[in-house]
Amino acid sequence: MSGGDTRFVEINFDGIIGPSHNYAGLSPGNLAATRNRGLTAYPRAAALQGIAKMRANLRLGLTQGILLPHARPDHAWLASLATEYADAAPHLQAQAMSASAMWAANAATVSPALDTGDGRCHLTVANLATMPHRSHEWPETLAQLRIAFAHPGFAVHAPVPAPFGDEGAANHMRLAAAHDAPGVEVFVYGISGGPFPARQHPDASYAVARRHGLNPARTLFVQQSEEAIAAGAFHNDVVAVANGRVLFAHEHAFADKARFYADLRAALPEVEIVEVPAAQVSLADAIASYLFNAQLVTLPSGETALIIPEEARETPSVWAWLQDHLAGNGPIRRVEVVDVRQSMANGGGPACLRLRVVADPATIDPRFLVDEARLDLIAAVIEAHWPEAIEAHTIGDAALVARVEAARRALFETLGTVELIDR
Ligand code: SUG
Repeated sequence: MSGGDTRFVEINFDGIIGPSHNYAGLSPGNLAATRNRGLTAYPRAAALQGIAKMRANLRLGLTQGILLPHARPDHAWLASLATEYADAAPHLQAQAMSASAMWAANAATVSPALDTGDGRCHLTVANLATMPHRSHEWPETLAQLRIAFAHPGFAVHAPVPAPFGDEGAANHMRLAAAHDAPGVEVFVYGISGGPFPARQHPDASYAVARRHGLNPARTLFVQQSEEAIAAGAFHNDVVAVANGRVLFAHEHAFADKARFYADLRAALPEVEIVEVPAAQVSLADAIASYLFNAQLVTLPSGETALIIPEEARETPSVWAWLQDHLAGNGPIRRVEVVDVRQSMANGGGPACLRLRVVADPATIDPRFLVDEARLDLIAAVIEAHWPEAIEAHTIGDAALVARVEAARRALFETLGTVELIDR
């Protein structure tokens, strides 16, 4: 307990995987998405994998929230391009139909009330300006967050303007002695990614930090290494994750790690840096397995757990490193494995699927929080309405559009979020 009656806990808001989930290969620099372009996708199985992950987290004693699938195809966006779905070029159809809002780590950057100048929790919606299919997520994300976080204890900001690309919490880490203690916020930006785009512009990171009223002495700006982006780490959360006093990162995650680690130790003397050497886990293995795209969480017992995807268990170098760490006296005491293969095939691991907010759950619109019973309801809608499969060549079919729209409508009616149906 701290701050009077306020109860600060970490809440993970997972994006519900939408009914239009498909593999269109829309993200250059995201090796999984590019490699799997054209594969048949299984939206129903994908969404149920997401639900199972949330259930597993609830059973670990964690607090769980949701963000909702966006209206797809995005007719408003197509209208702004002076076209409509049936007539649009195939690449615009795919960009309008993408279920990419499932990766809630890219929804916004969140600074808990404990870190900000005005004592409110600040959220800045990400503009996702670099990838066309993601650049039109922000209006609905903003609409959802304004409802979920309508309480005066929150400030929800519209995105930083383009062209300063901002990909939200995927390039932001918060470390603190405890969740209810003031934190050190770390913004990771990219300058160059070799053949691939650097999606997080430093000016976007600086702007978010200013807006949130962060204390400059407790705010760090760190460059992601070009080598990591070039190897497929299109977001920092593919090669690093932080929670509490633990930073878990690959040796090659940052452009100047010595300086970053020194600055971090100065700002947070309690920090525990767990660095995985390239000699034990190559960047390629780290990126293919998504070892770092894990949920690093504090369990009610106080222990730190790492929630990894199945792919990490299947990668021998990664599994060997984890076993060594668990056998030693490292800060990660427990490893949980989840199956999110459908999302992984588009480059989205367990950490991509969630947005972390440290806040009092009582201040959040309850429609955006879930327990097992509410997950049962959502799972029933998914079973009944989500398409079983989407083949890449059917993306333009009117019947698929009708199916996808009806599925989302059914979910919103069940959850009581009908005011967001047509947003
Ligand atoms: O932005 N994939 C997403 C994956 C986002 C992962 N998020 C985090 N690392 N936090 C992206 O590249 C692929 C969609 C497609 O190709 O159909 C996609 O958008």
